[in-house]
Amino acid sequence: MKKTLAECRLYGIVDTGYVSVDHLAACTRELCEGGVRVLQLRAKGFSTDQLLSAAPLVQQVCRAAGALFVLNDDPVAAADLGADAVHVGQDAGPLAEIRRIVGERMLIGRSTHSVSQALAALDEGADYIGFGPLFPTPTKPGRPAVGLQDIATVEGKVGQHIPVFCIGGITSATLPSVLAAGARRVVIVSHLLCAPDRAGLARELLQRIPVL
Ligand code: TZP
Repeated sequence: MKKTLAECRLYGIVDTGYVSVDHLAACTRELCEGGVRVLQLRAKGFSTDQLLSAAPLVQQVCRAAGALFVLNDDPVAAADLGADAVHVGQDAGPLAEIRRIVGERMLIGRSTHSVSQALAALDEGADYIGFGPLFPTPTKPGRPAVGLQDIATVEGKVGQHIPVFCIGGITSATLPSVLAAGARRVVIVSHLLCAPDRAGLARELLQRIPVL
């Protein structure tokens, strides 16, 4: 699992804000066909029971494609499902507590919005971090953008220990500036989910991100 994570340059999120529950599995398949090997299910506002009902199909598609299945926000559901990873925000409490819920094997990712939060997540034992939002994004409305200026510092201080995934407002148009600022891995949500050919776009984006 750590190898798949370490090799991942494009992390995909299937977000129920963009994709209906009926289409989650098909969308997951398209992203995996395009080469995405770490895929998160993000279903804001879903109860644990709703997640437990929606996630298994997505998880099966990931497993068949050799992709890691990450569940957002709900360590209890992630443990129940046997997810490969759980992703939590700044408000989720200490990672030691999350680790107690999900066990030793599951990977834990943490969202970070500053250099100090990124360093704290590393210290707490995160297996990877998200860093952003780099740009304003409709996927997290109202969340202030952190810009590109700290990417190199976070990559230098944290990225040598665990993968750093830059996130927020990344598109075909903004990708060059993100890579030029020092990013080596990205998460792309709406730009991929809203694309008419998700697999084709994922393939094209992956070709533009240097192999690690
Ligand atoms: N965390 C920080 S920004 C963000 C999340 C989940 C949303 C990124 O979505 P998009 O559509 O790629 O800007």
